[in-house]
Amino acid sequence: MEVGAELLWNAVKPLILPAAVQVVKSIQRHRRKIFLRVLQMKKPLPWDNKILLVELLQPNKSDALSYLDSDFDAPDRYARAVVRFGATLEPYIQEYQVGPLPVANRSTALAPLDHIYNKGKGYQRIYDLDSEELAIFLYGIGASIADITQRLLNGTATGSENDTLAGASSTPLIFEDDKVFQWTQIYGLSAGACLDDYLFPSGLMFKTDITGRDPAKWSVVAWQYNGIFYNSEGAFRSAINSSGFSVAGIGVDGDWACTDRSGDPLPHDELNPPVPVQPDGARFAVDEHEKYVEWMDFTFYLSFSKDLGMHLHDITYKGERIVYEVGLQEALAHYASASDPFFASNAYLDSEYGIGQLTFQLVSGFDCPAYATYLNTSYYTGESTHIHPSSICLFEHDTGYPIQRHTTPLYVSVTKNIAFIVRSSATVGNYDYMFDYEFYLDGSIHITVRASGYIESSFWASNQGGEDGFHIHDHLAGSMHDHVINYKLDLDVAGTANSVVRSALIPTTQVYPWSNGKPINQMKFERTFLASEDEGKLNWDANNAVMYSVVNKDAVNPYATGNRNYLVIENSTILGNSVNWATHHLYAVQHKDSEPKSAYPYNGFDPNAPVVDFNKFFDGDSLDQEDIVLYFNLGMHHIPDTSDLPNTVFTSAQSSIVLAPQNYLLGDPSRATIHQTRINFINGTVTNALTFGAKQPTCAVDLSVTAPDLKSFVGEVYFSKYPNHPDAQMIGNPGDGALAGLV
Ligand SMILES: *[C@@H]1O[C@H](CO)[C@@H](O)[C@H](O)[C@H]1NC(C)=O
Ligand SMILES: *[C@@H]1O[C@H](CO)[C@@H](O)[C@H](O)[C@H]1NC(C)=O
Ligand SMILES: *[C@@H]1O[C@H](CO)[C@@H](O)[C@H](O)[C@H]1NC(C)=O
Ligand SMILES: *[C@@H]1O[C@H](CO)[C@@H](O)[C@H](O)[C@H]1NC(C)=O
Ligand SMILES: *[C@@H]1O[C@H](CO)[C@@H](O)[C@H](O)[C@H]1NC(C)=O
Ligand SMILES: *[C@@H]1O[C@H](CO)[C@@H](O)[C@H](O)[C@H]1NC(C)=O
Ligand SMILES: *[C@@H]1O[C@H](CO)[C@@H](O)[C@H](O)[C@H]1NC(C)=O
Ligand SMILES: *[C@@H]1O[C@H](CO)[C@@H](O)[C@H](O)[C@H]1NC(C)=O
Ligand SMILES: [Cu+2]
Repeated sequence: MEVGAELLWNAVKPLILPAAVQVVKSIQRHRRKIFLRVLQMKKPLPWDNKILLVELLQPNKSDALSYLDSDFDAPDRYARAVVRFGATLEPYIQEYQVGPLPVANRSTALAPLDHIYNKGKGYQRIYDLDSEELAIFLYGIGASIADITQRLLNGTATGSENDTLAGASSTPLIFEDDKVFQWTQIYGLSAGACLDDYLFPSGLMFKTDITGRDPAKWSVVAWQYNGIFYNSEGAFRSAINSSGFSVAGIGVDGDWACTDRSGDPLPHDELNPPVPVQPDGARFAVDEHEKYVEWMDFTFYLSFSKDLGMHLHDITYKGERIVYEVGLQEALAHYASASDPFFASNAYLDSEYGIGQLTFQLVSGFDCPAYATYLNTSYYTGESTHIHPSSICLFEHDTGYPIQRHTTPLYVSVTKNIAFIVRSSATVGNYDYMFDYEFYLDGSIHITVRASGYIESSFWASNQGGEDGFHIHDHLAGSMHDHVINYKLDLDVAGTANSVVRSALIPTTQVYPWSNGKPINQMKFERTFLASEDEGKLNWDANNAVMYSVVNKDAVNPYATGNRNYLVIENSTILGNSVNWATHHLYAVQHKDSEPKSAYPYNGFDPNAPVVDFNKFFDGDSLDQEDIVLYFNLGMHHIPDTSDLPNTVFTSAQSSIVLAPQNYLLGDPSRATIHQTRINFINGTVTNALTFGAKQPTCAVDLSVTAPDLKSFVGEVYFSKYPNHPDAQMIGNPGDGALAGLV
């Protein structure tokens, strides 16, 4: 990635105006909070143009397959460059394709990148670019109601050092009558040892009209406090002064909100828990340069992008490609509320913030075993290359349950279940996602996403009913939301000529030749092929009695089955056509080079005119012996309760899908491992214990390797394009990663 970025500079440079240098009270545009911090930094102002991203563009599959499977040359490579044009009244993002790479030759050209965007162009208007002015405007409102916030919330949100309150604005923008609005909620700042201010929402919020780029034309249009709506500041102020007005309060920071240890010690917890060791070293191979991995009968390549993080490519099993590509497309968290207009306006499309950009260093010994292999990731934005050290881990582990067992009167047979995991974690504001790809000895691949971190909570208003979720702490509601996490799964089973089979178990009542004229109530197995994309929007069966398989009719195949989630909300008012991939569990479409992705990171900037509208993929193309691409959704319907305090736990907030071979081999391939035993016994006496060649591990384990030095944690490393730049090399904390977009 860095290489492409370096070389690209010359090609893109003429587009870029010089970045202004200014010391401002700057806004960190975090996922959902506006933090006011005094930062001294050089950064492009909104009226400058800025390179948001430069990275390798994935080649067309048709070209890649010609190279991989035939004798054609490697396809020309191009870069994707995303430039934000701010020096105009109507700011926008424009996508470019630069290549062929390297930029060494007059044949290299810069052209708009349009062909992968079904809006027809890689162009997205931005309606809220002026984040500094917006913060100044919002804190000005905070100052104008300082008497109110002091009285109702015992604090101010004015942008001063002594503020105990701040504001968070809703996402996406609200488009009504050619105007642009948003709700801003006042919340309490953390007061203790943890950055936990996601848990101190207040009942005070206001709606602003922020249409256009002239802050003088912006205004407050409505207010809400403690569940009551006011259509003007005057109405709000006179209500406050009227008798019977009740002051609702705000949550107070404390142990309950902080992730540090608290509560009574647990029995025996002073003893060390079990730790995994890897006695003979890694049993897999990683080529760090090629990002190529081999484990047992699997091989694959890894790629990494700023928008979407880790993708896996060209997964082969026993020498045959089974997956051309699998990876995240978008992660949606859609809130809803009857009583809280801020939450009723909130739906986050997290690739906008950069799942890859927010994929931080993993903590060895906690996020992954100490013996894991760790890889660095990087991305290029704002003229700097950013490295997140050790942000992907690869390791084998004993799952703690056997993959197989059977007891007979004469022997017991049991096999260890050793899985190989590729893992990364992205912290998008309050939330932490953990993304796993797990490979098993039976040839199956499990894809799992888990969520932890802070919930974005809402205020429990005095007049609140139960429709918005639970009352989970003083003044605190667990704001209900849906997580829908969309993945692309391009299976190639025995080539690209594939079909999709629906296999169902169906209850039947039938008279059979053997049933003596009696109708028998039982079930039957039914297989039907999907004919075309018209049948390509699928839901898992309520009783899990349906599975979908991708097959080559001339061979035999893996199947995809699994769980969960599409968006409960239908035709989301706030997200319009930008989440048409969130309406079903599973989709089957025919591959097209022009449709490599179901979503676009900046779709939420203009939800009704998305740059990629997934619905347009469904144009009736055949699914019969064609190159099939599946998209599926994982997720959680999240109704936070007290167990989400202080953080949501991965154990309950997780969702996965299993891809497993179906009639693909002649039997279960896990029989090949020597890490199984057969213990023969007669009348309670063991006569023989077979180990199939597995040897006793012998090394003396130095337990210090299981608990690495936590002070070796590095955080983010970034390099400026310019060695003399004051930020040329800087080591920061993981949280600073969110600053990357500004530096
Ligand atoms: C320059 O471009 C020509 C024509 O596309 C190509 O044949 C040649 O190999 C290129 N040279 C380099 C150094 O890339
Ligand atoms: C109000 O805020 C001040 C300063 O932050 C604090 O000392 C005081 O205890 C608060 N009062 C109440 C009633 O919470
Ligand atoms: C907070 O700081 C501002 C100036 O930054 C000052 O005007 C105000 O009096 C301070 N308030 C308190 C309660 O100290
Ligand atoms: C309440 O009324 C008083 C007197 O009219 C006024 O000074 C004060 O600002 C009002 N309070 C609010 C919160 O508007
Ligand atoms: C990963 O990043 C760390 C910290 O910057 C660096 O020391 C190390 O050399 C990098 N590893 C690779 C393989 O680039
Ligand atoms: C959503 O849109 C579809 C297609 O226009 C329509 O059939 C359905 O009734 C709508 N549902 C709601 C809740 O608006
Ligand atoms: C990739 O395919 C698209 C759509 O067929 C085409 O427009 C584009 O030129 C191709 N890109 C390259 C680099 O060949
Ligand atoms: C097992 O025990 C039973 C009952 O004591 C005996 O009849 C049988 O012969 C024993 N089997 C063997 C293989 O020793
Ligand atoms: Cu959640």
